[in-house]
Amino acid sequence: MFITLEGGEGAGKSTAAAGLAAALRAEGQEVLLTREPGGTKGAEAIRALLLNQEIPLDALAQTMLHFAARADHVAELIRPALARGAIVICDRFYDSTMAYQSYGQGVALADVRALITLVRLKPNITFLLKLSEDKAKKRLAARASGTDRYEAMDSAFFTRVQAGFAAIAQAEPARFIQIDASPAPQAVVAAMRAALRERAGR
Ligand code: T5A
Repeated sequence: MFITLEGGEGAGKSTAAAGLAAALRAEGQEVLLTREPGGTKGAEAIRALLLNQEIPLDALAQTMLHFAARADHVAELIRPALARGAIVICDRFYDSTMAYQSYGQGVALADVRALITLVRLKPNITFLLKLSEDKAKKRLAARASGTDRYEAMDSAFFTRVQAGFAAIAQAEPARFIQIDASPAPQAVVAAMRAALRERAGR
């Protein structure tokens, strides 16, 4: 079972991913919790380059770097975990590239789709965590961490990213589960857990 979480900045993906992993582990499941860009030594090195806003990078170059990191992550960490029967929970995956680089930065959708075919791994379930830009901004301000390449983008960029996620989810209703990310973390995790149970029972 390969589960991914998607959504805008500050929607609560990392918090929800950790909560879901803890809930599944408490039920006796082996869970690998990981994130993108990153997850392996090589992919984390690429992440540092991608998020560093001091280093200008063309949007297609960013796209290819996200996929280079993903190729290593899938080969070295995700596939082996799936092969031994673990549940893999990944904070962002290729839908983020579609939303951020295509819808947000204008890279051709066909180019991102071509790179997706090279990954040869599709999530079984993708949770789209939905939160208004205002609420997400408040959460990020409360956390007060530094600003990276994408967090520094303007509001119009985030509006395009949100529209991108909505379109991607609408195109694949069998894979996507949309979750209201505005309640408290425990309630968000409970909604995800309930949705997984419902899918398993179908
Ligand atoms: N990117 C990534 C691309 O452009 N293309 C790609 O292909 C990929 C894979 C990654 C950046 O790279 C971009 C997208 C990103 O901009 P990142 O730092 O990993 O950078 O960014 P995010 O994934 O957006 O992570 P964030 O930490 O910013 O957001 P999360 O994970 O959605 O939010 P989280 O859980 O860290 O929570 C944020 C704050 O809100 C609180 C938390 O305690 C925290 O303080 N919070 C809640 N508060 C109230 N109620 C809840 N339910 C809450 N849940 C969390």
